[in-house]
Amino acid sequence: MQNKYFPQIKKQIPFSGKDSKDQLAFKYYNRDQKVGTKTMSEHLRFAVSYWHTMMGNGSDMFGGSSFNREWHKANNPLDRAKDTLEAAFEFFQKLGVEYYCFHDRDIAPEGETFAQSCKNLESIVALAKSFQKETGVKLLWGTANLFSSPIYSQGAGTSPNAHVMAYAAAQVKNAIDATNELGGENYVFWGGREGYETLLNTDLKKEQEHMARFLHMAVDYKKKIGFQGQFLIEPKPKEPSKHQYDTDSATTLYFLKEYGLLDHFKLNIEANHATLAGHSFEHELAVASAAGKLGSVDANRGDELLGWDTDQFPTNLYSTTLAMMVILKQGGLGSGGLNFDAKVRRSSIDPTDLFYAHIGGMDAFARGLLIAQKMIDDNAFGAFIDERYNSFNSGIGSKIISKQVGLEEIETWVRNEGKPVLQSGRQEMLENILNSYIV
Ligand code: XUL
Ligand code: CO
Repeated sequence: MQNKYFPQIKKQIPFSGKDSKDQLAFKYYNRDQKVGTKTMSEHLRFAVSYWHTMMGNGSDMFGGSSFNREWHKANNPLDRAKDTLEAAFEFFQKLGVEYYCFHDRDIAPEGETFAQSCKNLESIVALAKSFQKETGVKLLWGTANLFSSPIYSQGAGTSPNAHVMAYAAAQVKNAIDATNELGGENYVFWGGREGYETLLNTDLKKEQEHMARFLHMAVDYKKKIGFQGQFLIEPKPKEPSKHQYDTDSATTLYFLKEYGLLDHFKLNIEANHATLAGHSFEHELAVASAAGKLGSVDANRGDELLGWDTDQFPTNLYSTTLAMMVILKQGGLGSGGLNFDAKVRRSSIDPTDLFYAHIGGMDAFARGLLIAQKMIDDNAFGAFIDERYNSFNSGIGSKIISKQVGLEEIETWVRNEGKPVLQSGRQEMLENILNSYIV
């Protein structure tokens, strides 16, 4: 293991158990511990996001960079990218995480020309491949940054300018190639600027049709090169654009179905995007999962008092527990995982803060996993939910569901039966049960 960029962390972060006072140790995440039929690492499949953790510099809307990373010091952009990659793999190994995720423009710098950008990406991918081989760290997903360059200010796949759409398509081709070359297990589409600011200049239907065409071309290319990874769409309602087309799970599922794309995509659900859409994280996960389309997760949290994407590390045990309930109930995330799309605060300036942040997030999900598994084993809510719908298992309920009756037969039945007898939904009691597991 390298010891160049994080000399303050001497060895891999150990598991020390819940009573440990060591802040550079896991209290709950115990990689090989069995939970149900799988180990914790098989359940959780944690990934580090390259953009925040390696490329983040602490800047915000009101001020420039506040971190002074050793790996950002080289003068030449390509040298900087190589140093960053080296630092990244040292970080992954010391943290003990098995996956990472990147945008094309995080791992390799944009060049003067498109061809130069492709060349930069190719050379960094070759280096990443050798680091992956050396360390065993794998790529959870790759993606293309189709939102930072000024050419994408009016959209990428949905740009009104065909040349811009073509540029984005060519960029996606290269990003898929890079992901494929690195054995990426998924490829993500996040439409940061695929939306609109004002209807005064926008043909909404045309833009959605263009987006569908854009994604179909990606599907065709995936088949052509035999890329085995899962395609994912990451919903978000707004920011940077005012109205993004992939607003939330339900909207995105409808879009995929409408345009014949549903078989080729699953969803990557991000906690903070859910709350921006006015939903809870678990709601978005449950909607995706109910459709059989929950593919992966961007694990983070927002701030209830702030209306933007704060991308904080997840610490809320209620949220991680309810998320893990949905994930366990669907039998896991398959090729997906839990990617920490989260950044340390502007004032958390030390590289060690990156460790504290990830340790906290990993422990929060490990605890959520343990609690959720226990609730499932005890059938803490399952029996209640089954019982709640019991009236559909016989009598008029089963006749309705099995299509034996229509409105007329139902009316005759209702006239004879009179008023329904209601049963309590017991929300408060169930919340108490949840509390008894979490505390
Ligand atoms: C932005 C966001 C992205 C995607 C990948 O809010 O979540 O980083 O995860 O493009
Ligand atoms: Co994200």
